[in-house]
Amino acid sequence: MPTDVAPRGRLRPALAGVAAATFGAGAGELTAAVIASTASPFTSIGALLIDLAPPWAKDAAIALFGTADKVALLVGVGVVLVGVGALAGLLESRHPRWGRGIFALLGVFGAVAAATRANASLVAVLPAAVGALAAMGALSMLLTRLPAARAAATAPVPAGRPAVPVADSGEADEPHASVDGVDRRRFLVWAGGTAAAGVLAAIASTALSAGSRAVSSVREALRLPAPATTTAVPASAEFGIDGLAPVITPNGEFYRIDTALNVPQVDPAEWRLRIHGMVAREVELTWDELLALPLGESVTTLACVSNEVGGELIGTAVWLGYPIRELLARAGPTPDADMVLSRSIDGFTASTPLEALTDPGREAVLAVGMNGTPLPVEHGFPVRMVVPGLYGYVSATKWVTELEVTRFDRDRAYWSDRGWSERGPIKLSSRIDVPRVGQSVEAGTVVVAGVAWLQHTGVSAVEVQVDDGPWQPATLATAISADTWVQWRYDWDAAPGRHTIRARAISADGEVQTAERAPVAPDGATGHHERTFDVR
Ligand SMILES: Nc1nc2c(c(=O)[nH]1)N[C@H]1C(S)=C(S)[C@@H](COP(=O)(O)O)O[C@H]1N2
Ligand SMILES: [Mo]
Repeated sequence: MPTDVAPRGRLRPALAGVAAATFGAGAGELTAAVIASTASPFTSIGALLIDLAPPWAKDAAIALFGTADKVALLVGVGVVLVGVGALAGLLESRHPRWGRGIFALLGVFGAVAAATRANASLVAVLPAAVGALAAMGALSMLLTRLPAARAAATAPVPAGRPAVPVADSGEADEPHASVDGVDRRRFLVWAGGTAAAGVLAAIASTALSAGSRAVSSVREALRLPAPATTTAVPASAEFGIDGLAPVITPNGEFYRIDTALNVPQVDPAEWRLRIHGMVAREVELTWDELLALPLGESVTTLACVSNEVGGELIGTAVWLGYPIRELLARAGPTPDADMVLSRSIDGFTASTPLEALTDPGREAVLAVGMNGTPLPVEHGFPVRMVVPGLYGYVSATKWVTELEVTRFDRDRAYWSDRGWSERGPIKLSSRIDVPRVGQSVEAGTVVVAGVAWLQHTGVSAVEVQVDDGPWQPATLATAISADTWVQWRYDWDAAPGRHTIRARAISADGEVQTAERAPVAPDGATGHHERTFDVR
């Protein structure tokens, strides 16, 4: 090393690096909150990773963390940042500028991530740049305060000691302990203060993220028009069994699946839907124009293709919306078109067969309301699509802003590019909800209950099998319509011992739910849901 000062120890340089990284991250987040909340370096890096991740990684994340998958990702990005910060600190203390170089690279990465998000403007690169510069500055500043460097440079050297400390002598063995004890404490105060400033800036940035507050307050103040047509949910559609999924899923319990780390904030006043592509004439629709149309209620069960057998990525809501077929009719699709590529403000796209959207018998809607309220922000406020019978990834575009009429052989949607089928009709399925997993079951009459679905065709029967016995008919609640799931129940005369219960559905057109197991990719899981109980 060319310098006459060999900094000792690894802990303090690493700490300096972590503190500098924290400071830079905080500065970046704060800059983003002030100038462009969608350009948060943290979330843009997370979002880039989501888009780059192979499908199996996403499936694993959903399987491991469920709907907390995004929190897990951000925690992961944070852990990596700490690691990279420590590395930068160590490097910088040995090879000045190398550590800062790492921060610069990180800044470039963050800037690229932010700039490649959908709808990013050029200012999106600023937060990452500010963050990187802040981290580089903080690192230099902290390293000049390293006790070893200062002790060697400025402290009087006791007689008999070498003027240049031995490199890497370790933390415990410090010849200058008595001299640089004060410096050490000072260093820790500076490092701690730097890190704390970063944390405070990050906290302030979440409070400041002005956009999200504005949109949720717009939403809260909003009154949707009364529906022109209503749908009644018959009382007999709900068994009211404890532990059984309610036939209408409350908004707060509705599953959420999307690729958005930052929930898109769309102000209805600025919302536009553009219908273009293979059409006779382009159509544009504003929020006020949409609300002035006669809106109807429809009840549709939405399901995710990533739903495992027995999984919970499914829910039913009363949607308030306007038929997409009416809007498409205004535009006039050309005869050779066969697909509508819907696009969200966040860049997500879905490929929906044109005929599913033009079919007068299918309530494919542009929805603005969910269970009597405006769409919750995370469920697509202000406008999303809902199409009975198709998995969400090919139909249920949230924060939708564009319908491009096109062809399957011309365009591909977000998930089709990632190994999922380009068409996604929902598969006939049934699920056991009660008894719950781990619930103790006593011999005698045991209520077994669940839900079954094949949207847009309907379920005509559900059967239950105990161990290897015959399939027995369950009782169905009233189906709201063919577009919704239906509750079922079976009174099981349970004998003591270990038993396995299995369910299968039969569709309105006679299809029997297959026992054959298929994974969720590429087009939805199959197989019978079963649960094993120790009956006492
Ligand atoms: N903009 C956008 N819309 C989206 C998605 C998305 O990632 N981004 N995910 C789709 C998928 S995969 C599903 S299953 C449904 C889920 O809708 P929900 O979150 O309201 O339950 O939204 C669909 N719409
Ligand atoms: Mo999904």
